[in-house]
Amino acid sequence: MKKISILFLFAFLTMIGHSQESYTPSDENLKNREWFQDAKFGLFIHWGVYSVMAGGGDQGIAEWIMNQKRIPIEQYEKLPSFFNPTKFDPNKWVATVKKAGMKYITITSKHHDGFAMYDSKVSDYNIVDRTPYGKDILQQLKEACDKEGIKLFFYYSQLDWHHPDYYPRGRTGQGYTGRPQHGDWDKYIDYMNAQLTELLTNYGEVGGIWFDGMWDQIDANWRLDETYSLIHKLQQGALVGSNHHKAPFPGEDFQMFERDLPGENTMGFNQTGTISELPLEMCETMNGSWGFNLKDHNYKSTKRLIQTMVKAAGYGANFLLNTGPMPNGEIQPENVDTLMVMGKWLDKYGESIYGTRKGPIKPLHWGATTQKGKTVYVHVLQLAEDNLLLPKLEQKIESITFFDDGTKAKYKNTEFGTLIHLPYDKRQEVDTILKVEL
Ligand code: H79
Repeated sequence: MKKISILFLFAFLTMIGHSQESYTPSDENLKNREWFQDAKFGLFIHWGVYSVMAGGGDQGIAEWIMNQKRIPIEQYEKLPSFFNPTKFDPNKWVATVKKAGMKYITITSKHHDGFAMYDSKVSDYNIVDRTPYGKDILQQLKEACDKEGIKLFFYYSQLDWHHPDYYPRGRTGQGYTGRPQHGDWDKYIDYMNAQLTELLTNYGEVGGIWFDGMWDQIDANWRLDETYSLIHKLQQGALVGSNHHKAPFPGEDFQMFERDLPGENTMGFNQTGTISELPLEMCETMNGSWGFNLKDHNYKSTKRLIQTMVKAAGYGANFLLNTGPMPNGEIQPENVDTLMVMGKWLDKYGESIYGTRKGPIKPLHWGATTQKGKTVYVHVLQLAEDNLLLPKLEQKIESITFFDDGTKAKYKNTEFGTLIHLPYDKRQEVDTILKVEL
């Protein structure tokens, strides 16, 4: 009897040892969270067989074309045979990333269409088995990243419009796909965990896993605990995040916001209002699409993108800026141009972004603040007047200088805060930065 209860106790302890409910991140994980927050800027890459369709003449999000156009699996399965990115050069991608001042890449290993962009053994619906190209792009990219000290994260869609066992179906992938109206949900989760195991075993050290699609049926039995434990067991340092639009669940290491700054909800689905204490990341598109879209030339200006990155940093959030490479494997020249402008800006002003944390004043209509040690960087992004009223800081200000020329700014402490004089001839088009020493 005693033996049995000890056995039970042991089983119970093993269980809670793995449970993410009581998740304690490892030292390595915590170290990587700091690295992540220091890194600030990464490239999001949406690349898949949908890229071949280039949005199909619509302005919409190109990676959703299967669902938008209601393309049955039988037809969609022809796409891989047209995917042959003869101009794919991972070293060139990574060189672009470095020049842009980015420190990591997050790439789609499998999007909602269920197609694996790597050499998966648990399904032949993958780039090696189904395309004329026949090579594992994740592996090539990882090698290129390792050479240059760029970290690689894998995006993985929990939602799957292709797998028959993704059943019951959620809000998307209904009706048109041609799948039978039955399936074994647990088998699907096993399949997903098997693919994640591949991703976390075959590519060396991975930055983390960026989940998406759980919103398709948020209340399904995702067995998150098991999946997150698996990831943390395979790679203690890997950071887990999920784009479920909810407050983070136990076992997650960072919180993300899609096309909105933390706390904003211009998209309509960022309604949680919760900004957690975890490291944060905001992802954004350059035009309106994640996957390559031939028609959408509605590119955001570099001014707007830099200002969004600065505001994100003001919230303590990273900026994950997206590109959808073309089916030939090249990054769109328009996007490369944008990245080069951002890289040039960061070459000059990176000190006020990299390695900082959110500043003492949360982003306001005129701009944002970031902080590193005793230096507060005040980023003035838009201000009609030639004076800025900086809300009161807890610590005394020792000096204020202009970042650009190091000259002293005139300021006066008032009962409402510090009034800083910003003459127009000292102003920069994108961001006028002041260094406030405490
Ligand atoms: O990978 C990119 C997009 O394909 C993916 N996330 C980024 C990073 C993405 N999927 N969906 N969305 C973005 C937009 C979300 C739309 C939603 Fe809804 C609104 C999900 C739930 C409410 C519309 C209605 C789509 C499903 C139900």
